[in-house]
Amino acid sequence: MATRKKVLLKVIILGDSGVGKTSLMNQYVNSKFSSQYKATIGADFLTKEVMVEDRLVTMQIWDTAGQERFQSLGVAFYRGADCCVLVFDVNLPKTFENLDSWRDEFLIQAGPRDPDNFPFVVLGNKIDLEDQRRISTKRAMTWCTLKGNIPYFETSAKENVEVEQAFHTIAKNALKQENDVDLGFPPPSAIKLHDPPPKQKKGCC
Ligand code: G3D
Ligand code: MG
Repeated sequence: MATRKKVLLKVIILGDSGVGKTSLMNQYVNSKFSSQYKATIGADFLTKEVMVEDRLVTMQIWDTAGQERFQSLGVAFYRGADCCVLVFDVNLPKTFENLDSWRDEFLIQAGPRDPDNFPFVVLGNKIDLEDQRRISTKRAMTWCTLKGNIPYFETSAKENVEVEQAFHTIAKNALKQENDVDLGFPPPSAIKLHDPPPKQKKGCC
């Protein structure tokens, strides 16, 4: 019987500060919605084991730890991502308008091998604040369609709406991406960006 190697999927969550990225991750990984809990997350990422199409995979979900300003996240954050989750607040249009910049930033920093087919998932969060909604489902879906049929979910981290479903799709698409990379295509361009080999020290033995 063929042995299947363990799969580690790296997922990163991007979006403006305050849209609910940390809360969504907490709800999914720890089944908790609590503002107190947030302060205790000092780690760069949380992990969760999930079954995806008969395979046990470990999802490593990277959060931004409050450094959402562009270009402050560093290469390690983006490196090797298998899926990128873009989050906005359906009640704050600016956070939706900024999705373009977050997507571009990801593509520049992570440099995926096949940018047109890299798996993104968009989450419109805080739908529990019903009377405050400013971005319609239709508007969000149009953006997602234009950007290459990105899956779109409307979530509430607070009331645990669609969080499980969204992360299941994230895991599924991340796994697909991982498998594609494993097929032996040329490595991503980012790998070419090695520093030049270190110079030999004179007189070294
Ligand atoms: P961020 O990690 O994207 O910066 P946070 O966002 O997860 O820190 O959430 C920012 C604020 O939005 C928090 O409120 C949090 O409780 C709230 N929030 C997150 N998700 C939801 C949601 O689905 N519905 C509602 N109503 N609020 C949500 P505080 O007051 O702690 O700043
Ligand atoms: Mg946060």
